[in-house]
This record gives sequence, C-alpha cells and structure tokens, in this order.
Amino acid sequence: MDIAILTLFPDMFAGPFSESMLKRAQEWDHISIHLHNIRDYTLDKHHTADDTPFGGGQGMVMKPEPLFEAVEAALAEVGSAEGQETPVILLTPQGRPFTQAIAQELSQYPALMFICGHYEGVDARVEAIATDSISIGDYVLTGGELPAMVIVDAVARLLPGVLGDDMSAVDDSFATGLLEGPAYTRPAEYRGESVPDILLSGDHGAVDKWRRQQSLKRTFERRPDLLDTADLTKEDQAYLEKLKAGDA
Ligand code: 9D3
Repeated sequence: MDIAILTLFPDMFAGPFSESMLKRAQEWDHISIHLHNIRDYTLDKHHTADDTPFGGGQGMVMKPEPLFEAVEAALAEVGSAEGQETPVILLTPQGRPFTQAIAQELSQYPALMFICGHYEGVDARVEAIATDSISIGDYVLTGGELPAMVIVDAVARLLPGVLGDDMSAVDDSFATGLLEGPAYTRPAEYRGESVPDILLSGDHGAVDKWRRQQSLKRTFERRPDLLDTADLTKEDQAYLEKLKAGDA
C-alpha cells in the first residue's frame, strides 16, 4: 500500500515510522510511506503556508493553494494505482470518528493520502479536494500528524503479512466486539500476587471458558456499551445475567 502524507512537520513522523512494526512493514514492502512537506508547494517567495482568518479571530488558517498543489502532486505519484480512486483523507476534529471498522475499510485500498492540518485549521475550500475527513476522538490536539500516525498504524497491521502468524488480527479485541481479559506470564507468583490456578491447570477447555468469562466481565465493568453490539452466545448471556445479579 502506498501512503502519502501531507504535512508541515514531516520530521514528526521519523520516530514512529522507523521503529517496530511500521519499520518492518516498510522493509518488507507491505507499505511505502511518502512524506510531502506542504511548505514545498507554497507559491510565494516567503513560502507562506498559513494566514490570518478572514472575518478576524485568533490564530492562523492554512492557505488552500499549497494544499491543492501538494494533493495534486502526491496523487500523480501514488495516483491511479489499480484504477481505484485514492481516498484523500483530511484529518480534522470535525471528521467522522475513527474506528476499527474504518481501519478495515481503508486497508482495502492500494493507496491512501492524508492531509494533516495544523494551527487553527485549514481553509474550508480544502474540503473540496478531500474525499473523506476523520477525527481520532474527542480531545484537542495541535494538528493532524499524530492522528495520521495512529491511522497508519491501525491500517498497516491489517495488511496481509504485516502481523506474524502468532499475532493474527482476527481475534483483535475490537474485532470480537469485547475487551480482552487479563494475561499473565512468569513468574507464577510476584510480590504476593499469584496467577489464577486455572491458567496453570493444563485444562484447555476450562481455560477457554474462563478467558471468555473474564472478557465478558471486563467489558461489562468498563465498556458496557460494547455489549449492545457484541456477538454473544446463550452461555455468554447467562454469565452476563449472573454478573448483573452480582453473583459472578
Ligand atoms: C483551537 C482551535 N479549535 C477551535 C475551537 C479548532 C481546532 C483546530 C485544529 C482544534 C484542534 C486542531 C488540531 N487538531 C487536528 O487537526 C486534529 C484532531 C484533533 O485535535 N483531535 C482528534 N482528532 C484530530 S484529527 C486532526
């Protein structure tokens, strides 16, 4: 997958993209990341990327011309891969809230483009060249760079071959619709706290059942909203009734 990122701060991406999974995904050619500095597409001698808002008000607004120029240049590069339209995604607090379902949807494209706004936002006319706009949640950040990294991370790990076989994406917490239960490793006792006996029992059936119940319990306690849409068996529902009654 070709990923073009338009930003005034390309250096922000160096750390996250040169470590761990995203590093390996690039080395193995699962993804190819193209960073474009929006300032390189400014049209005036001072390389002005932002200006004061019409009508007055605080802060600066990113000018439309460099963004249009940058999108057109970047599309020509990743562009017409396999005939599909490349999503041009504007990162903005006003976008649709990012979810695992959106990550799945984006992972199906051969190329993606992200426009990172900064300052107080981008000129509204830029929405016309975007095909989508996404927010990563209801909190205020300083720009779209961290959201772009979050989305690239979530999408890249869904691409075939990026995760090892030992770390399949099919039983991801948000793919099953439930939170994961607790995990333990050695030592079996640490600072007086023991690992639950059942995990040391060797009874795989009992372990599976216990894990499912822990997952349901945690979801019930921390994210009850997820239970409305989770795929639940009769047995799951019976266990949830016990949790609600306070006897589990
Ligand atoms: C202080 C300016 N705000 C007016 C009330 C609007 C505003 C514009 C731009 C607030 C933050 C930003 C910078 N953030 C993003 O560009 C952004 C973002 C975010 O702040 N939260 C969650 N997702 C995203 S995606 C892009």
